[in-house]
Order: sequence, then structure tokens, then C-alpha cells
Amino acid sequence: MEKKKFYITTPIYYPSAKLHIGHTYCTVSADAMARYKRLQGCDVMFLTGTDEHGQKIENKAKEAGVTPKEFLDNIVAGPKGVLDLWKLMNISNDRFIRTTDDYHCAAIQRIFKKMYDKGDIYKGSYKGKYCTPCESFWTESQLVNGRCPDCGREVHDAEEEAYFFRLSKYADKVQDLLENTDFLQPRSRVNEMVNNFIKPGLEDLCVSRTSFSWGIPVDFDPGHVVYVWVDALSNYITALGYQNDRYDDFEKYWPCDVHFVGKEIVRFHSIIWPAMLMSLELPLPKHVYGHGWLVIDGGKMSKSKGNVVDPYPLAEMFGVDALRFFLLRTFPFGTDGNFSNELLIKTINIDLANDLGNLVSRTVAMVEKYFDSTLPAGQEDADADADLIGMVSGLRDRYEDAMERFQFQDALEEIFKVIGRANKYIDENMPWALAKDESKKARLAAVMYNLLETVRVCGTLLIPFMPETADKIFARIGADETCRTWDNAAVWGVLPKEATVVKGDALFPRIDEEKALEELDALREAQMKAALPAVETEPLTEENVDFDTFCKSDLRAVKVKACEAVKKSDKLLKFTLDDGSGTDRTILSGIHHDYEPEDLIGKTCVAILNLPPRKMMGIPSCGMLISAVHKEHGEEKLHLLMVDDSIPAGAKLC
Ligand code: ME8
Repeated sequence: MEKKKFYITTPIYYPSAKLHIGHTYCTVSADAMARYKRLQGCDVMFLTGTDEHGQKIENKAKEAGVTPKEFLDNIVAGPKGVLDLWKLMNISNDRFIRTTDDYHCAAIQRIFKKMYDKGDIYKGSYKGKYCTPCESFWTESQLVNGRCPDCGREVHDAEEEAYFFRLSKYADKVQDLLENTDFLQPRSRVNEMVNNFIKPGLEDLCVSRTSFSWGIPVDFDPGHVVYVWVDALSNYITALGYQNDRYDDFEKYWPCDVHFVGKEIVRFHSIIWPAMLMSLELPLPKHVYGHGWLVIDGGKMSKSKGNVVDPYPLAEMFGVDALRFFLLRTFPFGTDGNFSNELLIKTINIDLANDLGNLVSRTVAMVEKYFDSTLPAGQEDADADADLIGMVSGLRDRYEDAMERFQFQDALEEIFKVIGRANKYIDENMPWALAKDESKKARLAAVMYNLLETVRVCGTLLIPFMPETADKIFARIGADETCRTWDNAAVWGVLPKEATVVKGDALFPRIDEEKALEELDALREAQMKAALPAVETEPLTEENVDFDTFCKSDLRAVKVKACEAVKKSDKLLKFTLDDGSGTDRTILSGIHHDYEPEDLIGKTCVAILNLPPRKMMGIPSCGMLISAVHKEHGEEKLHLLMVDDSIPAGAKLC
């Protein structure tokens, strides 16, 4: 019989932010799903990769002083890069796509042309708010306080020639797809998409850029590059060979069974992607699942907060399987989850060391001790065994029900209920007491057999989550390949009655929470220090100034009324200040390298006012604005001292 096909994808990682535990969560969940489907006997295609175009990458490479391709090659294939992390995390992807791969780029040009020829892509002009230093267009709603959301600078109206995709044409069809099918999951995401994006009116989407060059060129109109999301979303079909001959399994695997995506990119996958596929006249994916985020103290992980969680030390300290397990056991897949090291350690100690680890080690140790490792025939006791056997026999179906809904936490909960029941079964049947009575040896053998069978079934269903641990478990209980199949996970009594066990080390040694937390804190501090730029400050002055002399300095809060660059000077800014006296004061300050004049208007600063006036570039400067100064990588940086705006102009500082 032909195997059932299953095609699953992760979002392709955009290498402008450091790869962290959130990305790991997303990829591990898709891996668990792929392994589950393989366990069921499906022919699985599991795709992941990297999304490598766009202005941010171009800028990052420039900052690093390398070409974009060099920058990307290091992140993807360099030490502790994307490929290394997925290998470490035991990710079983069948294919890995980089959107800079030649076959993908050529396919994107054909896809773009196909939609253009159909009339779904047309040339127009893009109007928006433009930030010159960032070379980025923004819409009114993306601005933060009317300024560029990336750098905080002023933006201005601008217009450029661009191609547009007729997203509006597909609005009704997409709305119908979202509202009347189970395409988008969890269901709670449907309302958000329909109410926030479709109902207010879907505008056509700008799908080309001319302001930067790191993208796939529109081959019939040089100067334009394809919008990064059109390029990125299409990876799901180009990686199967759509519009290219590098691969030839598009017919076999498309449509996709499920795209796993983070909640912030659900919009691209549930509105733009189906509309693109409709335009290309291709079948639609069966499901898009929008999972939640891992957050820290309720907030997003961010470099500036210094709370980005690196998966490497966690995997090294606690083991890859423990980390994989924690991610899927602890958080419901559809909602946000609060990550903490404490929770990670507690989960490992309770579920893995205590419940699962103890069940396996006690059972194996007792079979070894009481039967010299090989069980004799046992004597069943229907009353005492029915509950455990019943629970284990129905486990696979309950697990399957949860897995089909992508509810990993529920699937694991079912397994751990059975593990808990088995530990209780040990206490109820007290093997140590049975062992003391020679006439009860056959009963003891049956109790042990029931425990080994329970471990076998749980081990089989844990394969998708902890593949290495499952192998270890099978080795301990003497389960060969035939005992670990999906079919046999629903059958009781598969292990040979004369099973032979092999003792080994604890599967999950108990973690000393306090010590582990200290180590993780120390590591985080070291990482943060290493990430800081090399900063130098001036040595402290040895010479004292007498108090009375110091008190003569008239330090005041001043408000910036106007500020402009001084002509022919690349450093000087001319400030018009309110110093509380009622007369404007002019001060010149050499801080133009660090500040744009328009950013300083309205700020409250600190100035020393009773210095003799000094002419600079022919303009008298009456006082001095106070700045803090340090060197970064040998370059001087100035920080204009600003104080609370509620402090009135002219307030004396003492
Ligand atoms: O979005 N918790 O790439 P990306 C959970 N290139 N998931 C998180 C997370 C967190 N804290 N932070 C990020 C992109 N993710 C695009 C995808 S697909 C055609 C293009 C998830 O590197 C995020 O939600 O910014 C997304 O699903 C994935 O990591 C990659 O994010």
C-alpha cells in the first residue's frame, strides 16, 4: 500500500537577530510532528531553512564589513550557526533551503513573471513615509510617535516606482477560507485576521523595492528586487521543485499538510500566501498553525534587555532531549509561554528525573535483582492489573487525538498520567514484599512484566519528543524494533514474556537547582559582557578643585528652543536656549556626529553659563552644554546630558 504523505514546514529563519530559544521552540515542535508522522508510517517531507534577502541583511553585512553572502554563510554554516544548532537539537529535516540558493532565485523570477503575466502584479508607485538613514518606507500606522520605528528619526513623504500584487482581488476568497474552513488554527487567530486585516479593506501589496539591492532582481525590470516576503513564502514550493528542476517532488508533497508559524507572521501565511497560491492557481496548504511566543517575565526577548535565551548552554547543561521535552511539555502550543530557567529545571526534576526516570530505573533494577534480569512466566491478577492495563491500552489513541490537533502538551500529559499510574501500581503491589515470599514469585513476575509493557508503550510514544532517550529506554527493557512500532503501541503484551533487561545509568540525573541557576546566571553575565563594545573612559583626575571655586560655576537647566548645524562645520551645532532669563542664549557644541539637530529640539539639557563668551566659526557661544564622553572601539562618543523635562528652564544645579 502506498504510504500516506505528510509535508510540514517551519518558517525560514531571518538571520538578522540571534538564533534563540524561541526559534528553537518552533523548529523542535515541527520536528516532533515530523517524527510522529514517520512513527505512524507516513512518507514525511520536513522542510526548514533560512530567509536571506532584504535590507536588514544588507545593513548587517555592511556593519560587519563583509559581503551579504559572507555574512550569511557564517551564520548558516559557521560555528554555532543555524545548521549546527539544528544538528545539536536533533532536528530531522529532510531538506534545508537557503533563499540565496540559485534554483530558488531563478524560480522566484518565474513565479513573479507568472503573476505579472496574469495581470495580478502591476506597476504603480509607492507612496509612504521614508526614513533616509534607514532607507526604509513606512506606512503611517507603522510609525512610532510619527517617527521611524527602527531608528526614531524623522521621516518624510516620498514616492517610488514599484510593482504591486492584487491582494485586494483575493480578499473575499481568503476571508471565506479563513472563516469557513479549518485552514487557520488555532481558531482564535481567525477573528484577528478577518477583523484587523480583511474587513478594514485589503490593499494591494507592494512587492518590489528599488531602494536597496540585496534581493532577487525582477528580471524584466532591472533596478527592482522582489519583496522579501514573496521570496520567502515561495520557499515552501520552490524547495519541492516548483518552477525549477533541482527537485522533483512538488507533485508528490504539495499541498502542504501544515505550516507551523509564530503568531506575528500568521498574517503573511494566512492572507498573502493563500492569495499568491490562488494567483498561481495552485492548491492551498491544508493548515497553517500559529503558535505562541516564548516570553520572559511576560515580555518579548530582546537584545537591549539582555534577556535573549541561548539554547546552547541549556542543551549542554541539561541535555538535548530534556530541553526538547521541556519546550513541548510546558507550554500550550497556541499561546504564549513564560520561559524561565527555574521552570526548566523543575520540569526536568519532576517529570523526567522523578516520574519517568524512576519508573524505568526501579523497574529495571527490580527485574535484575529479583530475576537475574530475565523474567519467568508470570501470574496475572485481573483485578489488580485492569486499571493500569486499561490506561496503557487506550493511551495511543488519546495521544493521537492530541497530536492531530498539534497539542503536544496534551499528548505528553496523557503519557505522564500513565507514568504516574505505573508508579502508583508499584506502591500498590509492593514488589519488595512479593519478593520475600517464594510462592508469590510468579505474581511478582507479572507485576514486573506489566511495568515493562507500560514503559515500552510510553517509550514508543516519546520517540517524537526525546528520540535518544526512547532508544535508551528500549535498550534497558530489551525491546527490539518490532516492539517500538506505532501499531504495537496500541497492543498490550508485545514484549516477550521472558523479557531481559539491561541496567544503565540514570536517564535523567536530578539537577541541583540552586547550583545550576548560579551557573546559568554567571554564564549570562559573561555573555553580556562579551557582547558589550570595548568602552574606554577617561581616568579620574587626581588634582582637587577647592569647593568655593567649584561653587562659582553656574550650572543650569536649559531648554532647546532651536538647533541647527553650523555651516561649513561637520561637528558644530548651534543651540538657541531658554535659560530662564527671558533672553535667548546661544551656545555652540561639537556634537553633530552623535546627534541630529531636529532630535534635540524641546529637550532639557544642562549648561554652564558663566564662562566667558567664545567665538567659533565666527559665532559667539555663551556657555557650554555638558556632555558625557567615552571611547568605543577608539572612537569618541558624546552623550548630551538631558534631564527630566519637568525641570524648568533656569533651575540651578547644585
Ligand atoms: O519571521 N517564541 O523569521 P524569524 C516563539 N523569515 N517563536 C519565536 C520567538 C519566540 N520568542 N521569536 C521568534 C521570520 N520566533 C521570517 C519567516 S517564512 C516564509 C519567513 C519564531 O527568524 C517566529 O515567530 O524572524 C517565526 O515563526 C520564527 O521564529 C522565525 O522568525
